[in-house]
Amino acid sequence: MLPGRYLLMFMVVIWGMISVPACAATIQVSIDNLVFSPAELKARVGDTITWINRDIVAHTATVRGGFDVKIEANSSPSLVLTKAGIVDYYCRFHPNMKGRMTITAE
Ligand SMILES: [Cu+2]
Repeated sequence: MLPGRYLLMFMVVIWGMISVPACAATIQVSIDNLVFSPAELKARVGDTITWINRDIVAHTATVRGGFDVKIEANSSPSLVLTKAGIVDYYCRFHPNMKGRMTITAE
């Protein structure tokens, strides 16, 4: 076996490990006065959504039959998107608070 061939394979593996996280983005959604902002966003599978709660009350980002992220006052929880599709979410405590994510495959 040629050592050079192993080196090439090693470099391909390392390149793959570096390039995958580089594609993923972190998207911030702020919450101010019971409003998700932006209310609608586009994202890709693998992206991270971070909700930044600037209110003094707790909220959630909840999908019927899906995820349920608890967002305490002055906290900023995150969620990694794992599935493509249109996701409508709302706050369990304030059902008028709504957001939509259009998630496309990587
Ligand atoms: Cu709320």
